[in-house]
Amino acid sequence: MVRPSEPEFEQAYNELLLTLEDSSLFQKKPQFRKLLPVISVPERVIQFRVVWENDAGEIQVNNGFRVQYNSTLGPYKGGLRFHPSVNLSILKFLGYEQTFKNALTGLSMGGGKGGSDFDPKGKSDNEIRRFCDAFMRELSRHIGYNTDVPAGDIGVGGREIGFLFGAFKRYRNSWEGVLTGKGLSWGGSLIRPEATGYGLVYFVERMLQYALKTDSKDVFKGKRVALSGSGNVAQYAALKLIDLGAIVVSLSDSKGTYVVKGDEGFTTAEIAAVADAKLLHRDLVSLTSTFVESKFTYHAGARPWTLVGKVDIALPCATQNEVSGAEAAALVAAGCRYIAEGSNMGSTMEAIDVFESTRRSLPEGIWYAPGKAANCGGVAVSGLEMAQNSQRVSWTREEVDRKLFEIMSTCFDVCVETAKEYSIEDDASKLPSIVKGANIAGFIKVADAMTNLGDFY
Ligand code: NDP
Ligand code: 8G0
Repeated sequence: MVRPSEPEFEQAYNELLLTLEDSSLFQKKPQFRKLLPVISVPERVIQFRVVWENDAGEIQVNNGFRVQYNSTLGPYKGGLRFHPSVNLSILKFLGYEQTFKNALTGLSMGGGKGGSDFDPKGKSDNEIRRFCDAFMRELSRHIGYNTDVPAGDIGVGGREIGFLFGAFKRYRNSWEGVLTGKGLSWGGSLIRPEATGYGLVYFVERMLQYALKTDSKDVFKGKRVALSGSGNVAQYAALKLIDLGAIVVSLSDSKGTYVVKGDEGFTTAEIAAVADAKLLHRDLVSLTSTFVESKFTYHAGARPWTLVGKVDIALPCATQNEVSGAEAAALVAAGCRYIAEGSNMGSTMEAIDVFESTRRSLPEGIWYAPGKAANCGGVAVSGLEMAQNSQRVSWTREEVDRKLFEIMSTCFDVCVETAKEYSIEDDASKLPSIVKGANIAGFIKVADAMTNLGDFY
């Protein structure tokens, strides 16, 4: 077997292609088959050297990247990831997915992604500031509010966005909405920190309502929800779930997993303790005085999926490929009927196969929502931040939250309608495939626009 040179990117490419081929898209629109080799090549990739100085005065060097994937629908838009695992394969997969996700928000945004193999863990505030300054020294030549608008992602939060924004302003002598996720007093939007986690829960609410044939807001009451991760996305998903009456049964980080023992889930105070610890880059396991043995078990080096017992809903919110085929099968066996990704490409191909074949074989079906649909609330509120910056206005928390809910709700409807329209499955009684609906709807939107603009013919 030939080993792929860009395994994550090829996985994302194949996942999209397989779902498009398993639909009537290419029968109905045969010209789009020829688009795949075009759309899968980024418009531009920028790779650069980042030289900075640590607190001991020693020279340090990292790789910096920005993948400007597709600017058909609007300026390139997508986050920056600072993590030692960052490489071009990971950023290409993220930028490719971002292109279709941004199309699903209904807002005017192209797709991009960037970052560095810099590890923020264990670094002082001053080291982080010097790194951000050095990173922006080069990146500032390539971005702009009408060109490319980055944001945070893994390892890049409010503090880093501040340092990056300040550096851009100094290098370019321009105060402009060139980054999203900014602080409230300097151009940020209310609800942006909460947006991905809240949006994920809103999307699942629509899945539950559709499946249970109800408009009730009480669909989460008493539902057991397994979450992975403990960063931005996981924290706000957990808080919204608790607010809606769900029982959050797990949280994790790169070192291990906490699972509740009984029917009492994580509390808001416990999530606040996680947020405080993560701000300081501490591991979850440092919270032994909060997560007492009478209520929780800790599993070093493990992910939650096989440890949580009976669950109704699973929300991967840490990183790519965090659910294997065997873990997906364990979730299904544990009664899980709703899976929605807060993380990008949270499920392996094998896991998606398990979810999608269960959807077909189980009488009541099962729901699998990929990241590009379920987590689009984050980038959607970034789009709303760009709109506010352009108009020099600030919308209230309620206004932004209402728009976020509308965007997630419309995204769900589009996925369902598109899945039905392009389905080639003979049994119409099956639940619609959200992964197919999302992939086809995002693809068609970008494909039509590329045709209109003469980027594809
Ligand atoms: P954070 O950096 O805030 O949190 C990441 C969490 O995932 C931490 O708990 C971290 O553990 C864990 N994690 C990261 N890498 C790994 C790894 N290789 N193995 C195991 N655990 C890991 O990031 P976010 O919450 O912002 O992002 C989480 C996911 O959501 C990512 O896939 C991101 O791309 C996606 N996403 C984020 C959006 C946003 O608005 N922030 C929008 C849409 C998607 P530890 O603390 O130990 O490092
Ligand atoms: O706001 C953004 O552009 C952004 C930031 C981090 C992640 C994502 C994503 O959609 O994966 C978007």
